[in-house]
Amino acid sequence: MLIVEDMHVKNVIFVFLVCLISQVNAAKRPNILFLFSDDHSPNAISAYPGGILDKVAPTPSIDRIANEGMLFTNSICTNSICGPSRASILTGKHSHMNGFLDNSASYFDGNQQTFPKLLGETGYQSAMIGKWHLHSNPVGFNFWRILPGQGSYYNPHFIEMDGSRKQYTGHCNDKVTEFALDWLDNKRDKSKPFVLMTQFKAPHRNWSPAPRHVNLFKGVTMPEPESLFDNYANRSAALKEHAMGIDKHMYWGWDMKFHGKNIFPKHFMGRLANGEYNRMNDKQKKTWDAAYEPENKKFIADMKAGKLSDKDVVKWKYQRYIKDYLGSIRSMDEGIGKILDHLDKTGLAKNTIVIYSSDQGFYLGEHGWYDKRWMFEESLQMPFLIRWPGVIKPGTISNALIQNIDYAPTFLDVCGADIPHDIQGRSLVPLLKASGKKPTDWRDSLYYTYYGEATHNVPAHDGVRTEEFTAFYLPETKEWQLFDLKKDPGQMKSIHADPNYAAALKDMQSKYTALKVKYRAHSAILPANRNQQGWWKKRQSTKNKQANSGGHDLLFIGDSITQGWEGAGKEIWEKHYAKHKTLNLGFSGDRTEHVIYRLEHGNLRKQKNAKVAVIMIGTNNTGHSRQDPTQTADGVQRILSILRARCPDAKVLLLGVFPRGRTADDPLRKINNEINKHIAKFHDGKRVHFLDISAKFLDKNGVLTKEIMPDALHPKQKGYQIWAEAIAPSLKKLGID
Ligand SMILES: [Ca+2]
Repeated sequence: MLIVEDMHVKNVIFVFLVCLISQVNAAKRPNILFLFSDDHSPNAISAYPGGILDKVAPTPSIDRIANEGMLFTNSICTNSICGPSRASILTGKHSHMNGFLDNSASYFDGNQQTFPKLLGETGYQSAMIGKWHLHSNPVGFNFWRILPGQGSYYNPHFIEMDGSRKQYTGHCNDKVTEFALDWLDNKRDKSKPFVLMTQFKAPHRNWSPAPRHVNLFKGVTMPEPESLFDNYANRSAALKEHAMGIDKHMYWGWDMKFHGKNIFPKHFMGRLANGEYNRMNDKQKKTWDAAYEPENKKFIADMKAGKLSDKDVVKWKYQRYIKDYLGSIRSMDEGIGKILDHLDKTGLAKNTIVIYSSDQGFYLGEHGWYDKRWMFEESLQMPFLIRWPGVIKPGTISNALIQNIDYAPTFLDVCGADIPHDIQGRSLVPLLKASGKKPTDWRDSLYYTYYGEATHNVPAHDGVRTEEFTAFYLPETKEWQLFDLKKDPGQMKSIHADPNYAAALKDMQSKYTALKVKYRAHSAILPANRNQQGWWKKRQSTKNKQANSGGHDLLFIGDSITQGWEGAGKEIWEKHYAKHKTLNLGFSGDRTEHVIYRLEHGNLRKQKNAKVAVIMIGTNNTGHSRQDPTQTADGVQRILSILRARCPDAKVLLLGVFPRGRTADDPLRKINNEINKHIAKFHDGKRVHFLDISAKFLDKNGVLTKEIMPDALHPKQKGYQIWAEAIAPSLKKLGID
């Protein structure tokens, strides 16, 4: 009895010790405070050396992170716009892999793998406060409170976790700060390590300072960048076509903060009023008008008196723009100061890694521009400052090439979590531990893509950045641009055609090709339309209209074989599916990349409540383009992710690609079989159900007979009958009887 009791005591002590050790380990795991903003150019952060605005508009709190930690001078984004950068940060993947390519058409699939979820699995708690901008609501955070879309500066609305919207009085930067402090103090479980994403709206357009900062730069003349009057010579003619110039593309009300009708249409665009002013209460309006109206009145009087040349007007607009931009940063910098002080006061500072970054850079008048998108330094660069007490040597500067896909693996690494193989970035921990010095196998180049949007008229382009050069390709005009960043840091001349740089261009092009292979940026996954073919464009528009007319229960998605339900398969369709609300999204000749485009551009509008999607795609991927089966599988995976984001409750019946070619040894038949091996892996038995009905079309010798498919590719009516009968039991199981 005594021995048994002793054993019991020993067991208790053992269990107690194990608990104690794991608690000690948990306590050692660092917290992560991710401070993030929107459109904050490193040129507007005084910690970054050499900026023309450092003295006149310093950022002391942000600088603290660099002074007590490390600053990166070659930190670039995957894709220089808001949503895509955020999606890359969350997933550690390039846009084409996480599916968020642009702000206008993309919709983030929140059910995909993200670093906050992976950290959650290891015992971390996570919170997301502020600007999110991924259209779908956050998934996998213990707490969130986000701005709707772009959000507002004045008296902002926030979306709460229950989906409701609440308006708060005050300036957005102050609210985000307040909510972050409140979460740290009152809302988190203090026994667990945390990751807190504090994401400010500032300094996004339409740059609006807090009331206490509206006079911050009164009487100051801001220095101008050298290229404010860039004439775009010696570079692609596409630069001139931009719609982001301080000279021609600033709104009278929205950007320049005038009231009433646009009086000078030659210099200002008129359509948008200052929406922020309309959100202000009387007290805020009074403060605002006292600051802006005297200057506005003087400008109008000077213009009417003919005192200002066209150049003077640009200079005036630059001053208004840059002061508002920098003014909107000041309250954020103050908020960051408050949060850092809070970490000090509570003792959290010792075990908390603090990062400051922004989704991308921004043009502060360089090249005559505002906005971003181009693969030029001002918008390509993201600030990246990181403090890690006891690990990072204070005041270090690193010139290693880093990218926003590195954040997720870095956070997983520092928190002791595994880094999944499909993450495309690389942990920065070796750099952080070695005073920023590059390990011998550190990368020498990074890949960048911009997919093109109507906004600001910047064409799609992608390219490669090394420490010395930037090279990018413009597919619309089929031209390369090459810049020597050491000799021409302002990127005023492309030297792609200079014979002295022929070897450099060749080297950059081969790096570009290698990076695209490495990151699987291939044609089967990159969305592509066929708008140049009239019938296709028309069908796309018809299908979008059908989708828009209301929800459907059953979707068929694919190529000509699916489209054929409207032809050879019509009678069978009537018999089996007419009683359901069905939508045929089959387009003859489509490959995965075309389906990806269509689903993101209207085919799934209002289909949120679809019950089942039947997908059969890949036949044309094996045809003319001969894409590798693994590439086709990437395309199919992307389609599944789009469906998960847009039709979250839909079950997917993923069909193996139907056989083609008369006999079993047909090479295209073999590739189809190979695709099926890869896409079969997407079966999870819950949402995705893989079914290969190929054998049903074949005779006992594996021959595709003429009575089923006369051209050994497209089914006749009998083929459609086989198809309908073969999937009926699965559809029944998935709720379509
Ligand atoms: Ca942005």
